[in-house]
Amino acid sequence: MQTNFVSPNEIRAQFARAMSVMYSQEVPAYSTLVTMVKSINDEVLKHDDVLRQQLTNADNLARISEERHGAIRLGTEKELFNIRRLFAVMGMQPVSYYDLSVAGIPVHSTAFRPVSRADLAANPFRVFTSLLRLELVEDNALREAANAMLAKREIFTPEALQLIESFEQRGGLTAAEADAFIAAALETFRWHQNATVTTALYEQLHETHRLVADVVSFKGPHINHLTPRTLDIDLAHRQMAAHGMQAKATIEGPPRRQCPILLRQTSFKAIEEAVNFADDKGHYVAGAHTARFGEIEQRGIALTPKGRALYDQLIHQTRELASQAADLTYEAALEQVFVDFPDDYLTLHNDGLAYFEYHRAAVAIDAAVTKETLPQQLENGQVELVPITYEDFLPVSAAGIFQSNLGHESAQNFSAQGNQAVFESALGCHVLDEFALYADMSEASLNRLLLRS
Ligand code: OOG
Ligand code: NI
Repeated sequence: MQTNFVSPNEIRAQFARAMSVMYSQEVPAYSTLVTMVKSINDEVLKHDDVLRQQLTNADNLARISEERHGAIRLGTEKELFNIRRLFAVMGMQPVSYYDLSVAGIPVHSTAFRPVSRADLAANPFRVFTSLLRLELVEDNALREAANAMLAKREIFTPEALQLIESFEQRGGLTAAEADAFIAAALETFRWHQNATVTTALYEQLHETHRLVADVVSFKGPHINHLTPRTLDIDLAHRQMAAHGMQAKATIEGPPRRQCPILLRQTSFKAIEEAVNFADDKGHYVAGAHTARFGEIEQRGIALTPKGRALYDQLIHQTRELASQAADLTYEAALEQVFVDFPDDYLTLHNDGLAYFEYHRAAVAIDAAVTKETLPQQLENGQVELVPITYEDFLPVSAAGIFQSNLGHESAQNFSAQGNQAVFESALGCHVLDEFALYADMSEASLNRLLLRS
């Protein structure tokens, strides 16, 4: 038996670093963002002892400065099938199904990420992965032309496919193979300045929806953003402007709180990049394409289905209120409505709204911890609640991010129903249930505590 395989965690960490280097070169504003976020995080940690302790207790401190998520948009079912195999080499699995058609965007998505506590602590790199739903394009001729373009392309290098196969057959990659895999896999995410379509086809696709043009016109699914995690998104949002970045108007997600929940995100507008379109004679014609952008996020505690339902209801209420009351900004409405979401960890726990780990307090516990004594011991601080970080995405926020960098004008309204079955059949497996993953983590931590007592 071979034992000298590199762990998927190590491959993922190295791949995430390589991707970050590549994207810094491709989109220099991303570099600026990373530097800015790092100095904000250092400042926050210097002054917030409670947060620093919490992140340490949850084994989360070391990962913050390297933490990123990226996003890609795929064109065919086969591409989705193979990207799942590629991410599996790095220990990343598909979690959750996101239907973006509810927001008029013709894609459905999943997020590939590590799932266990230890693997997340090693490196939480995740990639929001969307599949274009070309069947929603109404214009038959255009749909056919797009299909033909996509059918012709191969987004993986032969070497990447071959190393994926070795991994599947032997259960791992040697150090030399892992290095080769990282280099080969990176090619799939690289930007291509030469488009594969003519200016005329590009314009038609673009008119239907910018996203359709972004997916169909290129050789591969270029990484369209890479997002560092900030510990103070309000400060980061304000500083973006000072660093010459044009931030979107509002921060997506919940308002600023004592106990951050889920995910707050903001982005700067996509940059215009020079591309060359093909003409009929095989020459290139200069043009431009706008798709790639920068984003930052702040992550808070994962919510239970009950907490999530409350969150969704309050976001809905906020939208209603902000659209009705002309003198109320969206932020003000958000603050006002979210007063109804408890903002201390003990209440979030006792009301069953959020997921926690249970840690024995530093002060000695004389009595054993049992299910019966736990509530009292939480109350008197002998057992500490450590928030479990939300590792996933929010469809409403994602829609807001898509829209902010795609623009709104499109010839067709793509509102439709989700189709998880079709998505999963292309993927080649079911997506994992995020709630089950958080519930398992919480339960495992409780069991560790009960056993030790
Ligand atoms: C993905 C947008 C979703 C997020 O952070 O919610 C996303 C995309 O634009 O392809 O990345
Ligand atoms: Ni994103």
